Amino acid sequence: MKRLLLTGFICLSFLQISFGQAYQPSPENLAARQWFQDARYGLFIHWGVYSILGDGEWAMNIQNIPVSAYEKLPKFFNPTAYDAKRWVQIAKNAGMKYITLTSKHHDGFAMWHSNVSPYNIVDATPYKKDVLKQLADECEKEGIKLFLYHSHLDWHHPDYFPRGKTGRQTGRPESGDFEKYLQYMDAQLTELLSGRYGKIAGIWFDGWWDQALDEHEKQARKTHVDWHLRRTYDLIHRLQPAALIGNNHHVTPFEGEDFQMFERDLPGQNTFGYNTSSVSQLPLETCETLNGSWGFDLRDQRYKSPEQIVRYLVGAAGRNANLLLNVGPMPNGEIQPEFVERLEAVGNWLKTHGETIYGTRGGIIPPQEWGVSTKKGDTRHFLHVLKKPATNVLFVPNFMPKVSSVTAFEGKKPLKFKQQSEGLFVYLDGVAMSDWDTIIEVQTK
Ligand code: FHN
Repeated sequence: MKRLLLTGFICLSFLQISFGQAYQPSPENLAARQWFQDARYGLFIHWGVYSILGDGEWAMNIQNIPVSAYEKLPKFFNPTAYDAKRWVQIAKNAGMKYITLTSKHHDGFAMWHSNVSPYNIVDATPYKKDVLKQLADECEKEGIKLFLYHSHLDWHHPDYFPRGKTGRQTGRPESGDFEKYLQYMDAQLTELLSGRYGKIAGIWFDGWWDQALDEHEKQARKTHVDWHLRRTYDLIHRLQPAALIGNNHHVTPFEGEDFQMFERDLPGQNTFGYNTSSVSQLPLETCETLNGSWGFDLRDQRYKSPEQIVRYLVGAAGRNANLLLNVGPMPNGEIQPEFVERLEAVGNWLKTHGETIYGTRGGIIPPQEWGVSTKKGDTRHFLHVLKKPATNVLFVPNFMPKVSSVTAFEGKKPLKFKQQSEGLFVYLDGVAMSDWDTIIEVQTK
């Protein structure tokens, strides 16, 4: 028996050494996850020296600009109309609870005053001011949480090697010390999380996907280099235990991540081709653009309407996910009026309907042909009817908790209902149907 116990102990120790300690989120981190889910709506901001070119954030790759030429760009970046106060006001008026700013995109340019490299907003531009610091201070003042988008992928750094499928025409050396690059990345993250920018709500990684992996390798989460993700994640959690880590790697979350994100698709959908991973139990977020681009694109007129955005936000909430909606500010620092107007219109809708979105979780029934549901606590349920049913009866299958009342959210008109073993039938007579979202509130015992 003694020998058996000893063998078991040795095996367990071996497993721990082999696979490392299982990630145990701190109490602050768990509380932050709750806050994050309650928040439901955030502003994504893609802004960098690429904005000057008005050709999106991938301009360096799309236009095959070598590093030596791209390095001239910061000299023209002088966002004199940048007003952090205004940005935060825009987010607040939109009903958003957090902002996620690109601290570094794939072009490798730091949007804060970095001591690790002079390739940053203060040392390399005529503007000479730390845009991140201004935003962080304003967010703090206004109670808006700040996340940082940080690209693993770096088209500028000579040690980012082996390369992936993108940024191949940048004229970088045909070799590199990846470990050196990772040390550089961790040193920059340390700067961002060491207090100068206050509390950072989370780090939003991107670019891991840019590896020459086939679909099978990708799904098995195999990589050709060691990313030391866990080392980086542990560093972040050590510096700021509440910071939520998400990674837009397009595969099932890795140990140490605190939320899972989807890009341009609602969880469970894959119209864009990226979202083949399963939906985890972590808090969820989906990101989408307000027009068709992330970074400023001068030609892009594909603005989504407030109605489309509201329906997307509702679709996300009904799938238990946040919406992170993107704008790409202009090179002068202004967020263009086409974005502001639309954000404000959604903000106005949220003033009267936000109760059915903020602080909710995905409802007890999965998405239906007619729409989705959200719930607040265990007894308040909101049916979001996004598509008018063919008849005046709304059928909610397998709705089991005992219903005490059903009302139209707008106008609070009580509605007739019938609850049977197959589900709940709600009679929509007299309900003013909206093209945006018709909400029915169901109270259960
Ligand atoms: O390549 C990036 C892209 O520029 C943008 O940042 C989006 C946002 O989700 N993520 C990457 C593509 O997956």
